[in-house]
Amino acid sequence: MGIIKDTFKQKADAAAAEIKDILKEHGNKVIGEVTLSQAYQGMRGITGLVSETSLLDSQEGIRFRGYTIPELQQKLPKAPGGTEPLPEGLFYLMLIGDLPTKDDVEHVTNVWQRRSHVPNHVFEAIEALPVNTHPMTQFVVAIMALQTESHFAKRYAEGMNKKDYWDAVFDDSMDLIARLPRVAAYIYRRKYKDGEHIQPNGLLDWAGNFAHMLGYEDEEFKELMRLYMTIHADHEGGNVSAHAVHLVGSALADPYLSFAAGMNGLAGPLHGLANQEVVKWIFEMNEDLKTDSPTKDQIAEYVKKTLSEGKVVPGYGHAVLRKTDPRFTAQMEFGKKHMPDDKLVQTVWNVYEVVPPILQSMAKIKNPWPNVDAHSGSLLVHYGMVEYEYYTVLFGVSRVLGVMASLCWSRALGFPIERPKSVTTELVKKWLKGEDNIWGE
Ligand code: NMX
Ligand code: MLT
Repeated sequence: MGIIKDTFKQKADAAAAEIKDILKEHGNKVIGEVTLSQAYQGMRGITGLVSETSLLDSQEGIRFRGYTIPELQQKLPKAPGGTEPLPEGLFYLMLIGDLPTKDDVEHVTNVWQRRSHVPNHVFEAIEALPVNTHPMTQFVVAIMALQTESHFAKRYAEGMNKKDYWDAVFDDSMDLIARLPRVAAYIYRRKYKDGEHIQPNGLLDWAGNFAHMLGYEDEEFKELMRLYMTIHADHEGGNVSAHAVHLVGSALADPYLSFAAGMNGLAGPLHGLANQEVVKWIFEMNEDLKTDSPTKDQIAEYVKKTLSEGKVVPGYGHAVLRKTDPRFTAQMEFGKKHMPDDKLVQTVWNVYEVVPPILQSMAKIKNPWPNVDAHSGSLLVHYGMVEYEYYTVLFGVSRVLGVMASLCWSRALGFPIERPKSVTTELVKKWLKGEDNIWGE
C-alpha cells in the first residue's frame, strides 16, 4: 500500500470504530424537524448528510477540516517562491484530516504525476464532438470516456469484497485527479487555441502544470491557479455537485460515473456555471453602456433592469451563506495585490458596492452578498483567459479534490445507498385533512 493510502486506511478505521460507538449510544437522538415548506423548497436547512472534508457556517463561510481560507494560505505548503497554498496540501488535509508537511505534499504531487497518463481514446471521444460544443459537455464526455480505466468497476465485476470498496475508490480517485488537468487543458486548447496542445511538464506541481498545459506561463497565473484550485475544492456535502457525486456513488457507481454526475450539476447556471454568467453579464453591461468602466449609478440601473427582466444577478446570493463568501474575499485580496488597476476587476468591486443594498431591499432574497463566482472570472480575464464559457471546467477540476476525498470516506465508512422518502401533494392534502397519517401524527 502507498504511504497516503496506508495513512488514510488507519484514519478511516479509527473513525469508523468511533462512529459505530456514537451511533450505538446516540443513534436515536433527534437532530431537527422538517417542515412541509422544506420538503417543497429544496430541502433547505435539513441536515441529512455526513461529509467529513469541510463544514460551512452561514456567517463565517467554509472551513476545511476546521481551517479557514486565510489559515490555509498561511499553513499549507507553497510552491518554491510562491505565496498561495498548493492544492495537493488541501487534498491531503481533506483526506487524512491533518495538516500535511512539505514532504507529504511532494508525495501527493509525485503520485499524481505518475498516474497522469490519459489514454488516447479519451482525446478521440472529445474530438468526436463538434468543436463549438460547450466545454462542460466536452468535459463530462471525457470523464465518461476515462471510465474504461476504473479499478472499482473492474474489481466489482470480479466479485470484490465490500471491505475493499474503499481501496478501489481510492485508486480511481487518485487516477482521476491526476488525469483531469490534462483532459481539461486539452479541451481548452482544442476549442480556443486551434488545437495546439501543450505537453505536461513533469517538474511542476498539479496546478502549476495545469496552468502550463493551458498555455499560461506567467508565474502569477500559476499562483492564481493554486489559489483557485484550493478555494473551489469543497463546500461541505449538500451543494449540488458534491451531493450528486455522493448520491450516485452511494449506488456503487464507480468514481468516474459519480464525478460525471456531479459535473453535470456543476454545469447549471445556479451552481458552477454562474462563474461564466458573471463575466458574460458584465461584458453585456459594458456593451450596452458602451464603456469598460461603468459608474456605480450605471451599474445600479443595469442591475434593476436585470431583475425587472425576471433574471438573477449572477454571483450574488447563496443557499446557506448569509455573509460575503470568504472565497470572494480571498480573490479580492489577490486582485488588490496583483492587479488593483484592472478595469474589469474594479467593476467587480463596484458591483460589490452596488448590488447588496438593491438585493437587500427585496425581502424574498435571503442573502444579498457575493459568492465565489462573483469574482473568479475577472482575475482570469486579466491574464488573458477571456473565454468565459470555459470557466466552469476550472471549477470542476478543483471540485474533484473535495468530492473524491469525500467519496473515499463514504466507502471507507460503509455508507449505504442514499434513498430519502418522497410524498405526493395528494398525500399531503389527505394528511392535512386528517385522512392519512404519513408522518405518524
Ligand atoms: N438575483 C435575483 N434573485 C435572486 C438572487 C439573485 N442573485 N438570489 C436569490 N434570488 C431570488 C430567488 O431566485 C428566489 O426567487 P423566487 O422566490 O421568485 O423563486 C428568492 O430570491 C429566494 O431565494 P433565496 O432563498 O435567497 O436563494 P436560494 O437558496 O433559493 O438560491 C442561489 C440560492 C445561489 C441559487 C440564488 O441566490 C441565485 O440564483 N443566485 C444567482 C446565481 C449564482 O450566483 N449561483 C452561484 C452559487 C454559488 N456556486 O458556485 O454554486
Ligand atoms: C459551492 O461551492 O458548491 C457553492 O457555493 C454552492 C453551495 O455551497 O451550495
